[in-house]
Order: sequence, then structure tokens, then C-alpha cells
Amino acid sequence: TPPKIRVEFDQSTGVAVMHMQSPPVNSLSLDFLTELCISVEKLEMDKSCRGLIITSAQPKVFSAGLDITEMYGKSPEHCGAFWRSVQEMWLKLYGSNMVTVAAINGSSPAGGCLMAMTCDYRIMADNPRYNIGLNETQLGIVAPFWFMDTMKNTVGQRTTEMALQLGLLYKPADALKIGLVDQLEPEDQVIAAATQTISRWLAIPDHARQITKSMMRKKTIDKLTSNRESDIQYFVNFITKDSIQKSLGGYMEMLKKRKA
Ligand code: CO8
Repeated sequence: TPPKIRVEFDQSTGVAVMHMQSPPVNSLSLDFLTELCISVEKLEMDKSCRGLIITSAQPKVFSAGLDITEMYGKSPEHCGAFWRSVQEMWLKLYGSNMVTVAAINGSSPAGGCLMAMTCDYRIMADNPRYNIGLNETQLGIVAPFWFMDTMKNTVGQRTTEMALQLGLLYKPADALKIGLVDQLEPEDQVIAAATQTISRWLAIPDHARQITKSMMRKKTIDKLTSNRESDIQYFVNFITKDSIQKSLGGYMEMLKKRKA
């Protein structure tokens, strides 16, 4: 199978661009997440790499979030391994020492939004057909506490309360208004804008910036690190419930019907 992640590293700027290329919608499957984590880890260990831009090689979609087929009709063991890989992705990206910028060139629901929120800065394509947000409740599921915390850290308590209960997906202009994204650009300029932004962030002494970032995020990260196993247990129990499986099945039906 072809690689699901393509990394382009520019030695002269110290910036890597990670293109997610898992057709059709970059859904976060176990294989995808494993590949992504390996790529991020490699860049993290490479001292010459100081910045990371994450973007999509698929049209219209940044990432469709967690791959629902990994959570539907699967064994508890599989669900557990899958969830561990979701945690790993979040821990690696939210805790990255690199300057990270999400170049959101398409829709970014649920896990896609989570991934974007792990970055230091978000630039979204200014296309009203795209949306972004944590829409879990619309699938009849509950975003885990660390999804909630990440959103709270991004847009604040009040907006998060409302957005999460209603499972809101925001158009780019509205996402900008609430601070879920930081900047809008025409679609063909999103990556160029990300490159520009990252060079501004890289002008700050690495050490001071990294310590600041890690101090700001430490409490949130520690909360998951010290509860990883119970979070997996909770997820497995929750997702394998008959009622939840039924909701997921219904949601997948709806996705297929909507298409036809
Ligand atoms: N997982 C698996 N398959 C998916 C997913 C997904 N998340 N999203 C889309 N697909 C499939 C579709 O079913 C379709 O398959 P097929 O071609 O076989 O019919 C194919 O991908 C293409 O999809 P669309 O035709 O819908 O493509 P569009 O370009 O029209 O739309 C969207 C793209 C906007 C991304 C749209 O597909 C969409 O809205 N997808 C659903 C997104 C979503 O709701 N994801 C939520 C996942 S749950 C999550 O991330 C967090 C869960 C936390 C769990 C906590 C429990 C405790």
C-alpha cells in the first residue's frame, strides 16, 4: 500500500510539510495514525527540523476525523489498540517542540479538528463549503476529556460548552470569529501563508518558545499521560455498547445515503 503520509523537508528553512494522503478523506485509521506518529517522531528527533506544517493532499477535506470503521463491529482488543494510537497522535502533536501550523485546506470534523487544535496556529481555506468543529454528539458519542480540554485551551470554556453539546461544525468565517482558527486565506494560498507564519514564529529563540509552550500545555498533557489506561478502558467500554454501536451504524448509513 502507498504511504499515507508524505513529508517534504526544506533543509534551508528547517521546516517540514506533512501531506496527509489517505484517500478518500484522510480518516484517522490505526495504520494512518501509526504512520503519522512515526513521521512526527522522526522530525522531532531531527534537530535541524524546527517547524512543521500539516496539510491535506486530498481535495475538500483536511481530515474526516477518526475512522469510524475502526470503531464499528470491532473487538475490544482492536478498539483498545486503536484508541492508544489516537492518544499517541495527540500526545506527540500537542507536546511537540516544533512550531506546528495546521494548513486546513478542507473540512475538518471531530478528530480532524482535534488534530488541527494541537497546532500552535491554524490557517483555514476561506471556502464556506468547508467546516470544522467537534461534532461528536451528533454521532451520539461523547468527546473525551482531553478533546474537551484542547478545545477549552483554544477557544475558552463558554464557547466549548456550547459547541460540544450541540456538536457544532463552523464555517471558516465563524471558526475565525470564535478563535477556533487564526486566519483565513484563499485555498491556493493556505500553505504559502503557513510558511510565512512559521518563519515569524521561528524568529523567536527556540528554547524560550519551547519552554513557554510546554509550560502552557503541561497540565493538560499530564492529565492524559497519568490516566492513559483508564481512558482506554473507558473508551472500549463505551464504544462497544450496543446502543453506541447502533448510533455509529446509523451515522455511517446516513453518510452513504447523503452521497446518493
Ligand atoms: N470514517 C470512515 N469513513 C469515512 C469517514 C470517517 N470518519 N468520513 C467519511 N468516510 C467515508 C464515507 O462513508 C464515504 O465512503 P464511501 O465512498 O464508501 O461511501 C467516503 O469516506 C467519502 O465520504 P463523503 O462522500 O462523505 O465525502 P465528502 O467529500 O462529501 O465529505 C466529509 C467529506 C465532510 C469529511 C464527510 O465525509 C463527513 O462529514 N464525514 C464524517 C466526519 C465525522 O463525523 N467524523 C467523526 C468521526 S468520530 C471522531 O473523530 C472522534 C470520536 C471520539 C470518540 C469518543 C468515544 C468515547
